Amino acid sequence: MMDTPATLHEPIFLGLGTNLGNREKNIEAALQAMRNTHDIDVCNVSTLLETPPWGGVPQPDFLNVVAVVFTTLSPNHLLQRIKHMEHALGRTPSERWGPRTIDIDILLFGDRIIESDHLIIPHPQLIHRDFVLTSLLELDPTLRHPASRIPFHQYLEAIKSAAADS
Ligand code: PH2
Ligand code: MG
Ligand code: MG
Repeated sequence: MMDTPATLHEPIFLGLGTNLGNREKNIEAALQAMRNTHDIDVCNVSTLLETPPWGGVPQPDFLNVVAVVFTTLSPNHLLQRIKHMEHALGRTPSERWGPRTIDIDILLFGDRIIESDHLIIPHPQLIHRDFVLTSLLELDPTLRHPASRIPFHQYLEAIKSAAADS
């Protein structure tokens, strides 16, 4: 789909994560930065979860939340805005899946499917991360994957049963 501005009917789900410094403060500062942005409207935020590191890099535990926002920005403009916020909040470059002060990922942008060089939506790791799925489902238990149309609760059940078998 083209990089068209969001309509105010498209809920956008953002994943926030931090495992360096004062983690509570980092999440709160990121949410506040979004609330202070006139073209991003933070509608709801999931319960704060403390989560073991996902992805195999040994590092401290994360705090994670998912926020549902509305915006008039296009996906690419929202991504640019998020990169600025991460930088302003003290994020420095780190290894893939390594430790970070703040990470803000676009998980879902309404029902859009985007596959460009620098932006993939739905977020490619979304269906593999139990903490992301748990928070998404807290905000909307009926959500489905926009490409497969499979309800996200089925992806979460699959992760849990795979973990129970191993
Ligand atoms: N983010 C990563 C890599 N691993 N693990 C947890 N628990 N939470 C994260 O937000 C996370 C991660 C890279 O973005
Ligand atoms: Mg991430
Ligand atoms: Mg990121």
